[in-house]
Amino acid sequence: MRHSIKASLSLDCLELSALRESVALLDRPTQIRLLVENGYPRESIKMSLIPIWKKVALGLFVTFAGTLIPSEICLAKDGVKQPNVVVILTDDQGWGDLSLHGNPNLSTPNIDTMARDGAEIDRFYVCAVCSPTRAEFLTGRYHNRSGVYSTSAGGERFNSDEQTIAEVFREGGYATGCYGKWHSGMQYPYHPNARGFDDYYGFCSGHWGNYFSPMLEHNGRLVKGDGFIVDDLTNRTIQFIDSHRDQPFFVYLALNTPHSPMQVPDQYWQKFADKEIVPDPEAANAKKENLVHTRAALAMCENIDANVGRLIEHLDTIGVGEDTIVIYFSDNGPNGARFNAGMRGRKGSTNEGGLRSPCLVRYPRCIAPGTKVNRIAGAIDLLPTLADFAGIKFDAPKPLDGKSIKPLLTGDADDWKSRVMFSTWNKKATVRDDRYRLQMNGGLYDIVNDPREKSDLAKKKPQVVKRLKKQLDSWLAETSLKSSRDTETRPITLAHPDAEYTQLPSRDAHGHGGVRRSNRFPNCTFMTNWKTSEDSITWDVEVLDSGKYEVQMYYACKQDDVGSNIELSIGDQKIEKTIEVANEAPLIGAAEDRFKRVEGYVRDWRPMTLGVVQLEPGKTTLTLRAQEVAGAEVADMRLLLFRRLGASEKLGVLRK
Ligand SMILES: [Ca+2]
Repeated sequence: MRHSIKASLSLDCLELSALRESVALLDRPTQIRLLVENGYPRESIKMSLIPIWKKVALGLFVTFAGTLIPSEICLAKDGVKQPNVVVILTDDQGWGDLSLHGNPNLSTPNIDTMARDGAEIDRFYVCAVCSPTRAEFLTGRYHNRSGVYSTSAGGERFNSDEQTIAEVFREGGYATGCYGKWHSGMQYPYHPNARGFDDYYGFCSGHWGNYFSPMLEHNGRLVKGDGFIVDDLTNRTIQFIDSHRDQPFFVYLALNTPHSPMQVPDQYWQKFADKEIVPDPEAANAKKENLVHTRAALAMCENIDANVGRLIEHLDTIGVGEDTIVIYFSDNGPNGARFNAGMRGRKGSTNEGGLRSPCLVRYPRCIAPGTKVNRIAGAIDLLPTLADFAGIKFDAPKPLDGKSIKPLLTGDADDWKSRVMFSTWNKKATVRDDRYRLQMNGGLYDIVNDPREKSDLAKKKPQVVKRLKKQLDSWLAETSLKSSRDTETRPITLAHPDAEYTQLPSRDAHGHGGVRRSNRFPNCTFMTNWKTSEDSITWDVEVLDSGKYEVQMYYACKQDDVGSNIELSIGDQKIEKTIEVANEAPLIGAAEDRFKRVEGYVRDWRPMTLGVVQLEPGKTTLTLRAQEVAGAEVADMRLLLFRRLGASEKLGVLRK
């Protein structure tokens, strides 16, 4: 028996098929001693085996096999293939939006299979809303340490001196790509290309107004998407994988559904259009449910599932699935009252329903099928965990809040120490250990036995309250609950030396006179009602480098309004151009929405070159106005795009 197991260990990692044959020979309770060889320090690992009989069910065997994969063997050392990494993050998909979690209203077989093939972290915590979670995943640190205080207009950015997971992996020799919703800053040094991603395709705002072949960007250059955005982003991810299959790759696929607008292709909607929906088991949640919204969200989740399946199948087809870590999680609780196992709260809340995310980890080489992690973990843990699996040593310029949960995933966590995790949003804060959640207002809940947070145990468990409150107070004193909004010192940046393109959208602009924003949610709005030469649109920016820039304005203009003369002024410089081409661009979105949106609609925008400006470092204000107004209105204005002249060659070198 010992020789059989030893033969398995002569491989770089245990292969389950070989192990299965070995264990099938066992016919009595026993104990084995595994000798680790093949270039590793010689050491022995003692394992007690539960009784295994020849007729044991495969499922039981698989659970058993998980205990036999010593994590030391999964270290990336000489001769062991470094794992590729694919991180799939969805947007506003709650813990309950998977059939895996008992939701009877939809079917997500591909995502569910990830849990059967790999590990599920049962209590995995993210933040209440989008940007904070993204910052915590990307930096391994709580978002309120890094300047995130909002989800738009600059507050979504984490500080430029934070190190990102992409930088860690790129430094470790990985090709890095990001596809999807970035939502952590639009202009360098906050743009994904400035944060460690060699290739980026998607949109940088937190909300996008159209999911069918919309305007997107590819490394700063504005392009038109190809088909339904989730399919398109997955295609781009697959292309990136194909072009880097011979080297380790790190891909961050940030899918932007089921976030609004509630758009989904017909083939997914048809199943749900008239579907009966089983409500959330918690009556208080169920009575708030809007069934049309739920149906749209679930159809979007099934589209996500199809794309996850397509991606994993592709990894296996090209022969890298075994050595690729695929992680799947969401950025906050569900964006509507729908089935969520009765948990309290949803998106925006610091209760379980707002913070608990699905988290599945597939890594056939080193994580046993059916692994279940019952210790708490969160988005802050992914950077150290993935670097640990990849064997990447890195210096953290600032202390990480997360820790590697690799031992939990590989069954090697006998000495795992209990810890607490913190969450804050909207002036609320909460602390969670493996059993309890304490809210800042004093409510204490036994999440293991009361996952719906119905019974406040604060009076019954004063010692628990005291212990957790002390830790929460200490954390708040260190990180602060206060918003950075009042002390924002990070202006919108322009002309970073490494950036070929810099976009200044309406989102970051101010309208003056009659000009108003197309919707109160700034993300992908445009400026409208621009009618007179007294009206203006301004951006307060900090120019980071000197250089010549070509400036384009993306606009819509009715045929009857063609002829207005546009002037952009920066300090003493002025450039001007007359609108000579109409862009009759109707509002887009209502026809595709399965549920009426609260955000604004969009248009197909047309670029017009305004001219070339010389920028010099320093804070300044850009002002756009019309010197002459030819028709009833000047134009609707979406964004300015700055392109550094003569930068392509230099940037080509930088991006290698
Ligand atoms: Ca979100």
